[in-house]
This record gives sequence, C-alpha cells and structure tokens, in this order.
Amino acid sequence: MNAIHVLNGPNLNLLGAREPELYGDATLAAIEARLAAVCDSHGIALHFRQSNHEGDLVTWVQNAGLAGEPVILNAGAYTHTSIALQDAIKGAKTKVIEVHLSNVHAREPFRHHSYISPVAQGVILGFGALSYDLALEALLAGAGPSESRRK
Ligand code: CA2
Repeated sequence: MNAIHVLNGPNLNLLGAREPELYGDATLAAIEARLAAVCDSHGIALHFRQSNHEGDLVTWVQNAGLAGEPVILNAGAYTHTSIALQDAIKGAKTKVIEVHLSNVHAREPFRHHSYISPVAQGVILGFGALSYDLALEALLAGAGPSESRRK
C-alpha cells in the first residue's frame, strides 16, 4: 500500500469550532496531523481532503479506485443522500472504510440509513476523532472477513 486517501464531506471543515458535544473538539487539521504521523512511520503517503461538494468526493473516490489506493470516507450528510457516492464506490476497485464521529444510529432517524455502508468494507462510528485512527489501524492491519466467514 503506497497511499491512503481520507475524504471528508460537507461541513467537516467546521470540526472543533462548533457542536463539540456532538463531534468532539478535535479539528480536522489535528486529525490529519495524527494520521499523517502514523502513515509517515509506515512509509505511506496520506492524501487528506475535505469538500462541501458531492462531485469532488465522487471524483476523489474514482481517482483512488483508479490508483488502487484505499479510502477512509466520512461523507458527512451525503452519507444519507448520495446515490452518486454509492455508485462511485461500487465502481472503484479499492477498499472503502466508512467512518463517522458520532453514533448516527443514536441520532435522528434520517441519519440511520447510509448509502455508503452496503458498499463499504466496514463501518466505524461513534468514537469521535478516534474513529479515523481506528479505520487507519484496520487498513494497516489488512483487516477483512476471514475466508470462512465470507459470503
Ligand atoms: O458523525 C459524523 O461524522 C457525521 O458524518 C457528521 C455529519 C452528519 O451529517 C452525519 O450524519 C454524521 C455532519 C458534519 C458536520 O460537522 C460539523 C462540525 C462542527 C460544526 C458543525 C458541523
């Protein structure tokens, strides 16, 4: 694995500035710095990005797929709305791990459905900024279902 992409969706640029009771007080820059240190120590490039635009996320997923590089994706509110992102992940020949800061299942019903989960390798949510570290750890460990448990 030469590179990992961490892609963040709408409003996540505001992390740390507002709603700390929901999302914690870490900024996106602080999360990036922590993940960069881990990636550095493994000789892996980290591409850490945020956009408020759905199409940017779609393009970045496509590009990661073309490069065969794994993705950690917090699609923000697009998680609950974006068929385009689901299609991009389906078409991308690479692993995508879905992450969320908050436990979306303990929140409003409209956050209980994810278009990402059915096409993600796995989902990590509810651990605040640590969700990202756990996703990175899973990628570095090459985590996946064992052959005997795979459908
Ligand atoms: O828990 C998560 O990580 C979410 O992806 C965050 C999204 C939300 O729409 C998803 O349902 C769950 C919202 C990100 C908004 O982030 C803000 C951070 C600080 C202040 C305002 C918004």
